[in-house]
Amino acid sequence: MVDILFVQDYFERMIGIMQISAVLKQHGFTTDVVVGSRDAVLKKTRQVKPKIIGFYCTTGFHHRALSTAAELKRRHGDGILTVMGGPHPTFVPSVLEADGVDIICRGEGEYAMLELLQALHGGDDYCAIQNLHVKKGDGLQRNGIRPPCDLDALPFPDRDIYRNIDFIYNQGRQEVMVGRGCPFHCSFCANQAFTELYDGLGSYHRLRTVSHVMDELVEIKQKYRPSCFFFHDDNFAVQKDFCSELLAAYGKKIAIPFACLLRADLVTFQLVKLLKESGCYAVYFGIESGDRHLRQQLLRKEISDEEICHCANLLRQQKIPYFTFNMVGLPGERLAEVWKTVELNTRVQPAWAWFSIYQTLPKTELAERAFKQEIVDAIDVAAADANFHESSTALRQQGDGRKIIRLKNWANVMIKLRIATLVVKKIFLHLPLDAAYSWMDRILYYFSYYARLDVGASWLRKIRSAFFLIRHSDAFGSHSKPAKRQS
Ligand code: B12
Repeated sequence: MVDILFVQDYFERMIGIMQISAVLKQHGFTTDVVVGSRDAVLKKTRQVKPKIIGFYCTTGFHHRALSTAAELKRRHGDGILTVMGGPHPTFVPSVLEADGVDIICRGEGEYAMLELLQALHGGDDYCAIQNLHVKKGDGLQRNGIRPPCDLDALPFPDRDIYRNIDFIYNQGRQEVMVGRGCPFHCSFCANQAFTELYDGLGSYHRLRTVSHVMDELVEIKQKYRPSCFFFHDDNFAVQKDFCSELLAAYGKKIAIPFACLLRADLVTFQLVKLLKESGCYAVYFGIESGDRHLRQQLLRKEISDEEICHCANLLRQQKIPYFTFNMVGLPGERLAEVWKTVELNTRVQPAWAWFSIYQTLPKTELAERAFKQEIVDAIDVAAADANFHESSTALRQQGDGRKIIRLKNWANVMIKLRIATLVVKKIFLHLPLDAAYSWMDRILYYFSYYARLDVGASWLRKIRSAFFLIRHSDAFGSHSKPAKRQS
């Protein structure tokens, strides 16, 4: 019997879940985790008999969480408490009204979940815990948010929670974050909404100290012998001094390949040199749109084409492979502007250009603006796609929607083989071979991107991962089947 069973959609270590688990275990509670479908959750629930089932929920993936929670409540009634945490309930707290959800957690969950378990353990009332909204009799009790927690005071994320999930536990890559949040205000990103949620309570954007990060890395290195590290922070080099100090210490004490995300306009020769010297094997940065106006005005990412190309040149000179993030289907975007994104990527020549379909995420400035300007008819979380690769509310209302998706699926072929562009423009964009294009993109994605993530993995492991990925294609956010819609 465990105190809490976490549920996640994605076959990857989730830092939020590991972090909450570490705090709970520190106080003597027991935790476990399950990934994937409703059946997997029901089966695991029978096995471990949890008191609480805690769903990590992003917008789009909430459909499946809701239907699973409803089924769990039908089967177990008050024997199990269902809690939803993560970005979706944080920004759409009305999700608590759905059948099957007992509690939602807004913002950071470490101490809210600890207090919830302590209250349950002591037989106390748990309705007034900060960060939680709770169903109480016929009503709802909505509590305020507590200040952001002190990151250096937290125990290191509990990586052992995945010990029973071989695919995750034995992955050579270990994910780490050096802080939370981001100081920039890109209109499509949820970071701004996190900042507003914590307004007046303290800064949501903060970094750990270098020594705290280093102690964690050393512990992971000794305990799990990773083949590489992946720093998941939106912007690894946001504070220059912090970054230089960390990289210097990393090069000396860790010396294992690592990947990180950067903002193109913050990339300098000195930084790239330091990255190379300390073992960086891959860098990711966002282009988002190849159209300067869309990028700077609509998306509020004030980076020029020149800065993007300069960043790519510096990385190329130091032989650090780089990947770009791009979006299509922006509010009001036309096919001609999507071509510009393909063109800019063709100039930049990334190892893989990640293209996803823009979704109107709740509480983001861009979604709210698009709604006010009637470019989308709703910030329609009910219609949100989990996977960002099939469609979106905005694209469904766009005349060129299907062609934009086809262009997205051909983008990487065109970026690599410049000659393909004319053929795609004249022929393939007009043929309704959508399923074939989507599969072509998935296969290329696997070999150009996914298989390269685990630097140290053998080819046998990579082939096993490919089959695993196909078998569990509903549990990979990047290219998954849309989850069933419920609310
Ligand atoms: C790293 C990251 C990823 C990694 C996560 C893997 C990893 N190894 O951790 C990867 C690349 C896999 C990923 C994938 C996706 N991501 Co992402 N990701 C992030 C990022 C940058 C940081 C998340 C993180 O780890 N934060 C640090 C931890 C400590 O915070 P946390 O996860 O929020 O967890 C805290 C609380 O949310 C809460 N909590 C979390 N889980 C639970 C569970 C329970 C029961 C409770 C009570 C509380 C609780 O407590 C935690 C501790 O304080 C955020 C941006 C952000 N600012 O959060 C986007 C973000 C979460 N991602 C987002 C999206 C859209 C996605 C994808 C759908 C993208 C895609 N196209 O595939 C997928 C979906 C994955 C899924 N369904 O699980 C959006 C979500 C927006 C929304 N409204 O839902 C965000 C907010 C970025 C954005 N676009 O603005 N992501």
